[in-house]
Amino acid sequence: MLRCASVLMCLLHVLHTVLGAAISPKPIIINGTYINPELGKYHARLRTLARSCLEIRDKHGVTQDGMYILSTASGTYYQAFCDMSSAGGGWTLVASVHENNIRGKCTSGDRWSSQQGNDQHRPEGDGSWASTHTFGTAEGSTSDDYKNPGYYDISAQDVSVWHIPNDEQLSNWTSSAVLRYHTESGFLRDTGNLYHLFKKFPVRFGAGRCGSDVGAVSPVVFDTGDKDSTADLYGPSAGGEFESGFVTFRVFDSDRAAMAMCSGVRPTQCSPQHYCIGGGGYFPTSDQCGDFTALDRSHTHTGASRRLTESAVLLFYR
Ligand SMILES: [Ca+2]
Ligand SMILES: [Ca+2]
Repeated sequence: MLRCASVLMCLLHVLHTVLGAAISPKPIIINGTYINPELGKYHARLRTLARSCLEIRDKHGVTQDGMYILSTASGTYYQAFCDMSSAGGGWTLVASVHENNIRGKCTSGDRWSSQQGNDQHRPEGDGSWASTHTFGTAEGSTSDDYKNPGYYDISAQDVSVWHIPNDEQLSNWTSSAVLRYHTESGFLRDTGNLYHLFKKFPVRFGAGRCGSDVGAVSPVVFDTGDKDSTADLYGPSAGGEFESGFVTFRVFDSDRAAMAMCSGVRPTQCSPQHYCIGGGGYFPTSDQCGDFTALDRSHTHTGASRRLTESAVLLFYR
């Protein structure tokens, strides 16, 4: 049986077997030429891997959902989940926002806000929205935070967002989805992806004001659920605070605290902490910091439904 410590080891093992020749795993390059020509061919092949699920669909006609290996422009390769079914397919899963402890406010596991406490001296928190730091696995993206190199490498026009119950296995993602939608507006065309969007519109305390400094907003097309079911997920208290049927990126509350994403909605008031997720590292109201911000409304117990707060938010590009 083939036992592989990693995808790289696996590929090297297979190549070794196929070629029947000893291959050093360490490329020796002098003046731009591979000393071992076979290894040069192998590396060239790696660099021709697709950079996105859309490319796999378009170049190879693949229409099956599942795990595929992608490569960045610089040749870093990684495993990613491709949704080849929804609205024509070609969607690459690049990230998930998972709340492991909604009462833990900017504590361990809050990678999309801050894991180092609610701190006015760290206004950007962990900075994951605009960094090249990666974490987690595609298959584990309903059980913990996830971010792959596609998040900053893929050139995309639209997003698709899935809310999947925590710990759900990949084979059940579609059937168990609490909410699924995608954009068709091409709103990412200007920046290319969320990494560049958040470079332009930082998720940082004090970098803007409620209402006037929204990073991006797009109408959505629902794949599971609709405007009313989306509003219901956020609970009765949030009803008058937003308009359903949109996705919004980078907003501020009345305290100038920054949040990264309002899923399925567009804020119409200045309390987005009750339904927007991710954020900077400082919230003047101390019980609001964290990946799911103040979706629990801990003082009033009238927050978002548990169906929503106990689901991970999966982000796809196309
Ligand atoms: Ca938390
Ligand atoms: Ca998290």
